[in-house]
Amino acid sequence: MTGRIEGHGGDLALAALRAYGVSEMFTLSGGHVFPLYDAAHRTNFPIYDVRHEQSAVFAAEAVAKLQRRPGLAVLTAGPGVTNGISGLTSAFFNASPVLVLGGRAPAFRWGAGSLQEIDHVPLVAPVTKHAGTVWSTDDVPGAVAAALTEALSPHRGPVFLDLPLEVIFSTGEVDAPTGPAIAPVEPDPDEVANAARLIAGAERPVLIAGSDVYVGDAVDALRAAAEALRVPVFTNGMGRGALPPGHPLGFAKARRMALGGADVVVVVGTPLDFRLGFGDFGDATVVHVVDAPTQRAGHVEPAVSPAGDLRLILTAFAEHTGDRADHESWITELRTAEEAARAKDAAAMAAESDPIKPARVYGELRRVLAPDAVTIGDGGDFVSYAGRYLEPAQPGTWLDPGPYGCLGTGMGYAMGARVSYPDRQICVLMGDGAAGFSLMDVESLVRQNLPVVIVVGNNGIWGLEKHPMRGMYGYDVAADLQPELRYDQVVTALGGAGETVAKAADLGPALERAFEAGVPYLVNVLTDPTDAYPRSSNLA
Ligand SMILES: Cc1ncc(C[n+]2csc(CCOP(=O)(O)OP(=O)(O)O)c2C)c(N)n1
Ligand SMILES: [Mg+2]
Repeated sequence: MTGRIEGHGGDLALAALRAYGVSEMFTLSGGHVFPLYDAAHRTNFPIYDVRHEQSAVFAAEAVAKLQRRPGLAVLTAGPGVTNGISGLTSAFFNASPVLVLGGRAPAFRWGAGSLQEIDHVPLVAPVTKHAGTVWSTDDVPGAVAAALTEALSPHRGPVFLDLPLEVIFSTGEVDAPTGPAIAPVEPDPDEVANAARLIAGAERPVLIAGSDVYVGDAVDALRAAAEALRVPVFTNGMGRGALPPGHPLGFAKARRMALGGADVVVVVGTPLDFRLGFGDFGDATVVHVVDAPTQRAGHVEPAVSPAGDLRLILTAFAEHTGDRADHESWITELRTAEEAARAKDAAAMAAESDPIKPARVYGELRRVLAPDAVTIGDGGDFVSYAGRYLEPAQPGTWLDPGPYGCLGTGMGYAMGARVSYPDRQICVLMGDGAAGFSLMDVESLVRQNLPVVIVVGNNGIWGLEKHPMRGMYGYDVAADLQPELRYDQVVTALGGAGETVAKAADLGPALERAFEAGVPYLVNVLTDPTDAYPRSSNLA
């Protein structure tokens, strides 16, 4: 312990937050949480405020995802907390260490009908690793520290605490909290050795690396394992970019062929969910490497599923000394397919079409994005194309909503990204439908001097729903938006700037102006409403 601290509940909470490396809060004002503002204000702890609580939680999640440290959202009692629940749920699915501190109606007259009085804990318990109420001011730092330890322990995830009015406004004096001490989860060495043997002995192995590889700081270990065992690697989520573009073992386009032909599929740091065909890889032997035993799949039985610190497991793979089969012809075969698909993509990305096809938007964007740019996807088909055509050059630079698939992350993620990286390009790729969820938070970005670039793929429809519904029923309802709506003028009205682009040739200059603007800038690209992202499943 480093001495005693005293103050109101806000001061005591902030002391613990600082000890855990939290360095800003995202919030929307409410009297129930004033002491947290007071503590922050008096000690120059940055406060960023938003126009909808979901943006506060998404901003905190972006900080957590990008910086691999806790992100904090402070939400007022009742509707403040309930408005944050989709954000918390996304963080839960994404294993993001987000702490939501909620205000709470006074405990001493609970049940008498105070303003915004509701017990949040049962509402958020299913989507958090820990949810609880702090009943006494002296308990605040300990409760915050324990919650953050839980959030940071693999498998990571969000936590929630609320503080009754009299707890947060009263004063206390307690021992100063110390920082986190998170012990790595030790994997079972036999399972690790077994997995390494299977991979090394395979003829056609494939490795898929997901977000936890970045989250668990295991990117270098992944690369070492891939290179030592000569395994082709595909990535998803925050794992994208783990092997830089051009790496001889890095693949993106030949995935179908790889998964169709593999005899061993190794999935590291991502669940065997719908994105991976629920872990059904035909006759291939499946190795599922997870960062905690809770992450082992319950619906399929992999041949082996080592659970523990991914850095330790992947390093052990890299150091495997046993027999190994030759994978070189398999790698060559995949490389041929990869190059063919890449040539097709290059043609699509350069295509001159009227109206503009989404592929061309990404062709132009690739020219102006720096290798460390953070790109954020919030939308349907337009974002599926982003996933296909944008190739992150570094891990931890691509933010998608993750498997919960919640629309509306856009401006919140953008705020968290801008706060994390004041000097990088931050680019949000938005469907026009998705834009409706968070565009008002451009006002928050403008007011707090947080410039970002927003590229809207404006097809005038909820494309990812409209096309499948037509395919299924022959008609569609509830899937149209106003065509050619001027989302750029919305941003201009909110104090930013923007323009509408209808011709492919105008895209490049517009994007350049956007990145030079120094204010939130929306490039409203009118895209082809007849274009549908090719999907194997029609259900979004
Ligand atoms: C909060 C939320 N509501 C609804 C959905 C269902 N949904 C998924 S994609 C999509 C359409 C998105 O349309 P848009 O953002 O315009 O992108 P487009 O597909 O047209 O490119 C919808 C409504 C969702 N995923 N999340
Ligand atoms: Mg749309």
